[in-house]
Amino acid sequence: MAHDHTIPQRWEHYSAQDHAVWKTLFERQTALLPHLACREFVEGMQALPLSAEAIPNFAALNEVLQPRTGWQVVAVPGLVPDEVFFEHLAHRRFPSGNFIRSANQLDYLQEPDVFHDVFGHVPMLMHPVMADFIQLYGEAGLRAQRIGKLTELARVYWYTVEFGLVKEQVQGEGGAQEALRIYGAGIASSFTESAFSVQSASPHRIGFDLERVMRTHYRIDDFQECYFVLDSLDDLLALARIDFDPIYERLNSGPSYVPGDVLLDDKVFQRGDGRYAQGRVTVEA
Ligand code: HBI
Ligand code: FE
Repeated sequence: MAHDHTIPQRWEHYSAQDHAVWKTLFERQTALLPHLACREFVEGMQALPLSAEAIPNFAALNEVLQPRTGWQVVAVPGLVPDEVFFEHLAHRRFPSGNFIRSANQLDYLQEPDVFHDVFGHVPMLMHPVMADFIQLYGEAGLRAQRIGKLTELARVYWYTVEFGLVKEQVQGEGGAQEALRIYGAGIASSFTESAFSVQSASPHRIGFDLERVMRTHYRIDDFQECYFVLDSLDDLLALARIDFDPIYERLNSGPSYVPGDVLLDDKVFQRGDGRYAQGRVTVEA
């Protein structure tokens, strides 16, 4: 392993079983996502050399990805230390696990594998706004780590890159209407959570507010109890340019929230079936 934790993908070492797991996961998600993921995700997915037949070869992905946004996928054995992770992102290298989950644990992941990392993340890396946002997150991560603010910054990544929803205009029966769509990789790579996130009545869907998000704990062991919704993916650009230092300062005092909390100031999206009415506020926890 190199000092930056990268390893060769060794594509030719995947077994028939590995490719079969990819196929199962790929077919499930490609059937679901055209109706649940945002347009940019679906377009990115379609423009990449991804297919049900085999785990993608990173070199082939990079031939399309790199000219588009300057990003490339590099192989790693699994989770890498935070600093190594941020260093890669800051240089537009996306670390992807080179292994794939086993067939009897299709919906269970201890560490990000090639399906989560490639299928979940790489389509959005084809989008120029997300491409810039993740690079800047890498730079911000290096600084946050130096000054002890990584917990707060990591929540931004979690509630955007991993579990973000975005508003989108879609054609419904009565003409154009607003819907909520997935852009987060943690959702997009999960069969069960992708429908849950936009259709279930159970989770809260709250308009994205940076400081609110940075005060909110997240859970890694189950479906999210709350998702934060961007008005537009373009909002990530402004977010990436923010000077986090004054925000970290403000976060030194004041409340923090658990995922189930809904606040009086939250812009809550009611109904989860893709359509919703906006603005009604549930009671503060
Ligand atoms: N390593 N391979 C990999 N993938 C991740 O998503 C990842 C990581 N190391 C650290 C990390 N994520 C997070 O803890 C940071 O976003 C804070
Ligand atoms: Fe991820």
